[in-house]
Formats: sequence, C-alpha cells, structure tokens
Amino acid sequence: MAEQLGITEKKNENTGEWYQQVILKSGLADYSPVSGCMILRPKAYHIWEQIQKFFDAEIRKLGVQNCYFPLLIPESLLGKESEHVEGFKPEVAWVTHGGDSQLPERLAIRPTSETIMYDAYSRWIRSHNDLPLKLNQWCNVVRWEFKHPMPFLRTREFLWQEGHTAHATSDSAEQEVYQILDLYASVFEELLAVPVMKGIKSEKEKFAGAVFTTSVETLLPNGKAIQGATSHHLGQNFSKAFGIDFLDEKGEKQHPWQNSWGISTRSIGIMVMMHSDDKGLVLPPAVAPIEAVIVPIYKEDTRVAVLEGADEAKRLLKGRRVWIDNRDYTPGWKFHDAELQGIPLRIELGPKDLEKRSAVVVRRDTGTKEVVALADLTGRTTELLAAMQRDLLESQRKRIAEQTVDVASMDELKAAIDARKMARMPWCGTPASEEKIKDATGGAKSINRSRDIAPTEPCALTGERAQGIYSFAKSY
Ligand code: 87F
Repeated sequence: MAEQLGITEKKNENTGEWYQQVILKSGLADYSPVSGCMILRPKAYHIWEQIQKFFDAEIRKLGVQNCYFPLLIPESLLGKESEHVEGFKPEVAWVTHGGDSQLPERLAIRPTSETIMYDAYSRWIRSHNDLPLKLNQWCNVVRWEFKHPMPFLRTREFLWQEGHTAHATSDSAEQEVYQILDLYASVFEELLAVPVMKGIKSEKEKFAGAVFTTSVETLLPNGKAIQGATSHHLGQNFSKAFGIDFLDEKGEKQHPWQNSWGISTRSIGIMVMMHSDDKGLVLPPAVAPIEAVIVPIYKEDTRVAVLEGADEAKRLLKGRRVWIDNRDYTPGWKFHDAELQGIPLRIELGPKDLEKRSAVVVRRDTGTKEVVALADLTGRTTELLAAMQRDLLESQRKRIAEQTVDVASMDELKAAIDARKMARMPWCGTPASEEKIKDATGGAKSINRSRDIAPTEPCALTGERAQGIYSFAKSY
C-alpha cells in the first residue's frame, strides 16, 4: 500500500506519532543511520539561520565575540570540575581509537564546553584589563541520551550556541544573565511566536555548576512544559576550580564572576509542537523559508494566461519569499501540500480571478479565505503575514493562560497536574519539598519563578517563607 502523503495521526490523540509525521512529511528533518541523530533539511536549517542571525546580531551589541573551540576534550580536563560533571557522565560520548590504535587518553566529544574554554581562560585572563571576556560559539554538541529520541526535542547531537563570559564584578555578570534571558524570550516570542515564561529555576532544577540558573519555558498543548533556553550565573565556582584569576584595580588577586548561556535547535521542535495541526506544519511567517505560495489553476486553453498572471502576482510581491508552484500536480494536491509544508499564505489564481483582476488568499493558521484585488496584493499580503505572526503568539498565550491554574495545596496541585494543567503557587523552593511534589504528582517538577512577582503568602505546602511564585508541570 502506498504511504499516505498527509498526516494520519491527530495532534490531541497521539501527539508523539503526530509530531514525528509532521517533521518527516513536511520536509523539516529526516532520520539518519544512527539512532538519535537527525538530518536538518534546508527548511529546518533556514529556521535555525533566522535564529542565528537575530541572536548573533544582538549579542554583538553586548560586546560578545564569536570563536571556535575544539570538538574533542581530554578526559583529564572534562573531569576537572567534578561536582557539575558527575551527574552528566553517563551521557558523554568518547573517542578511544585513532584507526586501530588505542589513544593514551580518551577524548570526550563535547557535551558542552565549560571545561575546555575555562582552561584557556585561565591562561588568557591576567588583569582587570582582560575583563569582561565575552565569547560565544555556534557549534554542535553530543549527549548520549538513552531515552526515546524525538526529532529536535531529544537528539544525541544538536546545534546550539554557547556563550561563556567572565566579569570583574558579580553585578556585571548578573546583569548580563538577564539581558541574555530577554534575548532568548525575544527569539521565542518574536521569531517563533512561542510565548515563554522567564524565570529562575529551583535549587533542584538548576545547573549543578551554577549559583543560579534562569530559563525561558513554555507549556505545550499536551500539558507538558519544556525548557527553551538557559542563562546561568556561575559565580566563582568555575573560576576557582580552573584557577582563573585577575589582579583588580587595587592590585589584589580575585577570581572573576562567570556566566554561561545556550539555546539550541530544540527551539525548532518547540515551535512545531506549539503551532502545527492535523493538516501538518504551521510556520510563523518570520522564520518561514517561503512566505506565500502562488497556485495557478488552469486548463490547457487558459494555461499561458494564468501562468503570466502568476508571474505578475510574484512581481507584485517582490522582496517577499514567494514560490509559484507550477509542478505537474492538480491544484487540490498542491493546496494540501502547501498546508503540509506550513507555507503561511496560499494565493490561488485561476482564469476567473484573472478576469476580475483578483486572487484568493488563504491563511494557513486559520484557513480564512479572502478575495484580494491584484492592486491591493502587495499591501494585503504584508498585513496578513503580520497578522498571522501576531495571532499565532496571541492564541498560544491565551491557551496557556487557560491551561494554567493557581493552587494552594498539594491536593489542588495534584488535581491540576492530573488535568494536564500548569499549576502556580507560592513555594519555599527546597529540594525536600520538590521531591515530595514529584512523588505526589507522578513526576511533576517546578518550572521556574518569575523574578518580578513577590509572594505575599507563605509556601502553600510547608508554611515556610515562600521564595517566589513557582509554576509546576510535567515536562520534557
Ligand atoms: C552532559 C555531559 C557533560 C549538560 C552535560 O546550559 C556535561 C554536561 O555540563 C553539562 N549536559 N551540562 C550543563 C550545560 C550547562 C551550560 N553550558 C553552556 C548550558 C548552556 C550553555
């Protein structure tokens, strides 16, 4: 039997299967011979490039410079700051041989670059004149996950940027943590149309090497939360472990204050999960490789005139990313394919439309159709793309608000989690309490706490002082 072209699973019935089909059939990505590794096809890579372009320009304004550190990290170096690496050890992939000969020391394939970068920082940083040092690299990392792989969301190799900065004062470092967090929120909200919650992680959920960890997080339609990016304040933890020090203005020896921060191709998976539907991919116009497809509708006798009309429409949309689908398929087939591929606007053009000097324009997200005069096509297309970008974000914001409840006890928290909602409550933030929540709810975790909202009530579970208003959900 021929494989079905369209999506055969429903998003809210079998999310996992539906997701895989959307990714594969829309042409975003494909599997590879190695389980957990995937091919980013041009459509996915285009989206990644938009993220890179935006974020790279913004961090440059903050004085960050790009660089590249080696892929292979000697075992002796990786284990140096043992506290943070210990929990991650099972996920490290190793190179043990060159040809047939065993290496004298195993080499880790970078899972993250703190160790190799801070080893270099210990040689490069001497005085306050060398600070701040702000480096970033765009690269791939490998983490040998054993959980079931999910394209973009859980893969053994992924692309990311990792920023690593060293500052002469803790204030300067802490300020940067939140500047970067704001940029991550902009990537999600302005490019991917994904609403996020910025906040600080609990003691249990923070990066073990950090003084505190901040994150942007969102709630997917299936009630699972997912972390989009993180920005850590490392304090002097690594500078002490790696012997990074500088002479301050008074000539006194000090350890610098450090940050590290990252966003990965996982962000693309989050965007797919959030907006796509039972017809296939839905792409926010800002990151879509094609913003509008023109589908010419003709019979033999109208072919030339309609194709000329399609060319004219394309000329009217000069400067936009427009594709005329003149492949040898029926219009109906092309409509479905454009939906599967997530092209934001479909412009249908037949002989009757041409007679009236108009076209039918259809939005991918809402399916709304309208007749647009060719004279208005340029302006209306701009409006519709902007409206779609805005509406995708707003409709998800509304959904998340509807899927979030305030709770005041463990029973209410449990009920919310069982109903696949995100729960919010004033909470003490202690690891012991977090452990109890996990047990009582069958695996829910704290997501983060906003730094802007101060709790007025004590912890809803322990009665102790609340550290903040935290969100809770099951998560990826
Ligand atoms: C896996 C193996 C070894 C995560 C790992 O979040 C080490 C690690 O340190 C590890 N998985 N981490 C934490 C990464 C922290 C930090 N690195 C820079 C980030 C953002 C970018």
